[in-house]
Amino acid sequence: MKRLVAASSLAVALAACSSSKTDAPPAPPDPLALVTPIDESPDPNVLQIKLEAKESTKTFGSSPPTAVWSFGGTIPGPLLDAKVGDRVVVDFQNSLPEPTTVHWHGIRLPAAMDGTLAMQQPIPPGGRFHYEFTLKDAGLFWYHPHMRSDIQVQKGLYGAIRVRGPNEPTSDDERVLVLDDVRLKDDGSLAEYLDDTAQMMGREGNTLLVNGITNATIPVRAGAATRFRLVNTANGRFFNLRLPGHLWRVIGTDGGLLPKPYDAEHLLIAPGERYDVMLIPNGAPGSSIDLMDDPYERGHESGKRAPNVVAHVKIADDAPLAGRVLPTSFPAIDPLPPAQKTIPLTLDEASKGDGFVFTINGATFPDVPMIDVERNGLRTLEVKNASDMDHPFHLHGFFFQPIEKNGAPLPLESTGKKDTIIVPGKTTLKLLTRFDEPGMWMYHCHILEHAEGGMMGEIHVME
Ligand SMILES: [Cu+2]
Repeated sequence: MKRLVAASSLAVALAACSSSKTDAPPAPPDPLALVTPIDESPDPNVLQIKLEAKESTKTFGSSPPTAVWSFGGTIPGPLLDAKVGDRVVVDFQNSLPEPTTVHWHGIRLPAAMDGTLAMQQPIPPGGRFHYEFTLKDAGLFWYHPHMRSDIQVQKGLYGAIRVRGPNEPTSDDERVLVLDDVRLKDDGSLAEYLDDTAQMMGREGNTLLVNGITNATIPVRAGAATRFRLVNTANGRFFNLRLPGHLWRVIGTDGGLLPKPYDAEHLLIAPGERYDVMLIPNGAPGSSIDLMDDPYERGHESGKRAPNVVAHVKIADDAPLAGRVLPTSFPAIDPLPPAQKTIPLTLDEASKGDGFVFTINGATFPDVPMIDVERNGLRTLEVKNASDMDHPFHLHGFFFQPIEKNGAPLPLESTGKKDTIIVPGKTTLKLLTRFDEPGMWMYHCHILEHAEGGMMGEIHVME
């Protein structure tokens, strides 16, 4: 199995390798490196892999070992690294004690490959499933189960997919950062809590993870054009990232690069969302900057908390690189024509018994009425959040273009292609989509406790 090593460590290892590779001292391990799977295909345009979901053990920081579930034994699971046009072939094995499926979040693929129960049978313990699809879009995507997702994802079943396209910006350093949190008990076990707060807000952990590492150190070089590809795989936590002394140059989001990158002090990432950002680190050689997760109010006074430190950004001892600039534009996104029809979706919450339910148009899944769309139909999804809290709305199988917020047009920088978007409390967003792939497609809140609690529905795109 190949492991990624940081470019700088690789250079050291190669320089030390004069006669034989076996004489080289081992490169210092990069704790943030993501495992890449063995590609069993000799064809450079095919990524053919085995993927196994199984019970595993992981040690988080100084905590005793934790029983987890993982893809292939690591959290995150293997990074699938590919390019637009590649065929991905996955021989999936379920070695979990319960049924599962694999959903390829954000990837446009045939509905039968989307990993939802609308289109496939549960894969039983010991069962296999053959997933195969072609990558149409550049960007950062991810994969995770779509059964009992609040439990299965929380236990560690997630991994990232990086797809490179023809217009990638030049950078000196690039890293995929997979954000998550877990709630660990003193004995190292994962708390399977679902108290009122966790049911209302989604499970939030007491331990923040970057690429599965707690208290992580992210090495950077001063002056280097540095690109971070971020995905939030947490059940309920929103990350509101700030790096003191720096702005994020936001160059892309779920559906790829933005025509007009913009700068932001805070990068707010809801569960399921991805952001592609660049910055040029500045700071004294050897110094460290805390990457902060600042309070953000997403409802029910959730913003009344202290800031968290997510990781430490460590400036290398090297002399700063000079003359780097960040990208200011990328090719335009073809605008969709206006839709003739609107699909109204009202998100809300209600008390039920001694708990809560999360509703779409007054019903909970599977009782939310199915929506029929003709193939290639253009629709405006009018997503009205009637509740007091934010819901990250996720559509399977298609990107949408956000066009309006509370009746006002959105600025250009907010109109990049998305598959997951924060719909703030008491806010209505209009999202424009072309349903060009037939089949049954899910849409739901990506706070996984909300999805499992009813905030999910199906769209049927007819042949
Ligand atoms: Cu929600």
